[in-house]
Amino acid sequence: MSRARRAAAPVRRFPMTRVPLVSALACAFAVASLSAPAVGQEFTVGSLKIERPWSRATPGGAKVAGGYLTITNTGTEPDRLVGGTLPQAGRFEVHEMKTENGVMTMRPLNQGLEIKPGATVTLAPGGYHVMFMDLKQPLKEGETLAGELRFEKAGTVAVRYSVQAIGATSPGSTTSAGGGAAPAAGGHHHH
Ligand SMILES: [Cu+2]
Repeated sequence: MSRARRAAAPVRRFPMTRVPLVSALACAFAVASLSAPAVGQEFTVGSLKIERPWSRATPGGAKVAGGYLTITNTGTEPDRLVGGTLPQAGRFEVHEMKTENGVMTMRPLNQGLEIKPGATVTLAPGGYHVMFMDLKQPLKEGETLAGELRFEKAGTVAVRYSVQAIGATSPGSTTSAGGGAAPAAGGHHHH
């Protein structure tokens, strides 16, 4: 109880005695998640909304890293993610990863990744991702990477990726990147 009361202090416009416990806890969580830097960032270009770009710290010597984000097309025309840039990377590709017969493989999407009208497409470990290749320097946990995404119709948009821990499986999993680390990270060493 003392923890919830302390965390909820910034929204003390309501008398505490009249706030149900559930609401107090919800406020505590909201305050906590707002304080996490770079997670929850949103960018827009044309009718495309890009949410929570993130990447993963690279283990020593690794020359590639995946970039992950969510794209929503709020317009009436399809568009395609066709490329982008990252200053730390020599090359940038849009990839698809699949597990076939128990083997993880990935391939460049030479036509780009289509975002249909009204659709939300999530780029995440084990599926679609952007690939930072020929890395000039390691990516470190806690860093923010400024880069660009290029769409066929909407054009180019500046985004920032928050770098999570090695093996992280989601943009907010920095502190709990336990068991899934090995296969998730391993998939990106096949280049
Ligand atoms: Cu890839």
